[in-house]
Amino acid sequence: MRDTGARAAVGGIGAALWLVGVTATAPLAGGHPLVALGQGVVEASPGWLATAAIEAFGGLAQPLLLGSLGAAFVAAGAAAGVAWPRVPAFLRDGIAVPVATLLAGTAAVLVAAGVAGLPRLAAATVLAATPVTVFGVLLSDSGPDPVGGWAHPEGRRPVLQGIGAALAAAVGINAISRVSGGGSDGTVETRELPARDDKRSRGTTTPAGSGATATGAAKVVEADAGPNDQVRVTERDDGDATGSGFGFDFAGMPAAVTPRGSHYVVDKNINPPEVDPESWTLSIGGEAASDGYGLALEDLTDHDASVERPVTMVCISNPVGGRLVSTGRWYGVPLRTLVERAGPTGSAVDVVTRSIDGYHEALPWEYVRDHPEVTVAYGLNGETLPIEHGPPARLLIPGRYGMKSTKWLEGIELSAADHGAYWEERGWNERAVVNQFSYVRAIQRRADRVAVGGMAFAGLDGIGSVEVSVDGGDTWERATLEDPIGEYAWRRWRHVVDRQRSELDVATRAVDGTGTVQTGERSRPHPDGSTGWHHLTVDV
Ligand SMILES: Nc1nc2c(c(=O)[nH]1)N[C@H]1C(S)=C(S)[C@@H](COP(=O)(O)O)O[C@H]1N2
Ligand SMILES: [Mo]
Repeated sequence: MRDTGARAAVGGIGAALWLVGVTATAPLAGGHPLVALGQGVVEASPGWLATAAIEAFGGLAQPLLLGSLGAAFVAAGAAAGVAWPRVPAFLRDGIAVPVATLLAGTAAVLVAAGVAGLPRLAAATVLAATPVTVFGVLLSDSGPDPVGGWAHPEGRRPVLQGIGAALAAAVGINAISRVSGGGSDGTVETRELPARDDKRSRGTTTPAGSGATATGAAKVVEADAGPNDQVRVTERDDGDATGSGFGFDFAGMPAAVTPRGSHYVVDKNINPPEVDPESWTLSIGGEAASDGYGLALEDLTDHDASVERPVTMVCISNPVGGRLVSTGRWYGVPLRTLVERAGPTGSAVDVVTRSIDGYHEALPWEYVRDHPEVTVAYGLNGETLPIEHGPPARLLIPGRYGMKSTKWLEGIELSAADHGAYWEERGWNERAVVNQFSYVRAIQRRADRVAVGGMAFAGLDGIGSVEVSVDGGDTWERATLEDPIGEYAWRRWRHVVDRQRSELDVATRAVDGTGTVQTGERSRPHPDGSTGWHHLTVDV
């Protein structure tokens, strides 16, 4: 019995040390086998599963996946430890174990690194296997039954020494890997961009609610859908309780333009891909183009047709009231201008955008030609793109869900046939036109007045008005809208009411620029994006 437990422990420790080894050499190998495996799982998952995981765990979904894979690997090591006595003796002795470790290491590093050069791979493989080999060698010194020895303090010592030596080896290996692996640290250098003229754009990046002395925790009595617990309910004793006194920046309100680091991030990658902006070229051509060419980043940043303006982007997985929506001040060049230079032929059907992460999307060429607001974006809020938003350049399509806006662009092709895109192949809506919405974000009480505030968006149709109900949808009133900050951005709004009861049954709906009232019919994000009024009951 004891033996079995000891074998499980030693096997599990061996597996864990191997993970330590591959983690230590990840910078040298250019990848991590567990991350590669997790990435494979993500890409093989059907669209509804990915959405369910995001809805259930949010940003924790990917760490949880990696954690489970790691735990499963350690469990497999423990099982192998238990089964150890059944392994033929000639395999257990001599160099069989180190050789097997090396082979497994090679396979894993190959999977992780994909295209890395052979010398790097060989070095990474040997290094990755080192911690577990150190462990194995020290163990075999401890006598004929090293595993059984774990049961006694003096038998345990070599194992502990092995672990210590293996971890020390890993630290050293990691240092070597960083130096010779080029020091990939998951960041890209950004630089400032000059302002571009766009008369319509205003708005600041000041975080909302700054300067407010409001306190009081959100207390949501009932939340019928979505992450309503994030709506902030606050109180303020000293504030001006008129509409203009509340303004649009009271505690909990989103900033008109989302600060760079707070813009939502969604993509299929566990780690964002890295591209060297210096050597990057964007190829523009394809079978339905007569004059394909390549663009460097400077060609975009210095382009005459470059524009800067606030654009709201929202993920198709966003539930009613959700946080996967932001507004950035984006810099970009109209896609049609770039494509026209490649000489589209009469047979052009789709403009296909491809990314270095294997992602691909498409828009009909006809649409691109009619919509100059579709841009290839290279900057956000005054600087080049942060690593997670797709540098050196990404697509930006106002009025469509974020999934259409390919990040980390490497190629743009005119195709002569309809193109099946990445998420479309996984069952999501092909056109992905944003469904109009209005969300509550903040509720603040000042004396006997209560302000309800939030933002609304209706894509290219624009927001005509926003309506708010405080009696659960029986009666509706018009909210006060902030002046537009741009044609393609959300509108912030507020509605101030007398506090007659301590409980407010709040609902909101958008009316778009064509007069269409947002549907109250609830639908989940998959496959066409969520619909329905944002509704919550709060104590004020
Ligand atoms: N290359 C690539 N581009 C991508 C994705 C991706 O997985 N890979 N995800 C898309 C999705 S689903 C969304 S919502 C937006 C999010 O853009 P953001 O992270 O800059 O907010 O990127 C889109 N572009
Ligand atoms: Mo998305």
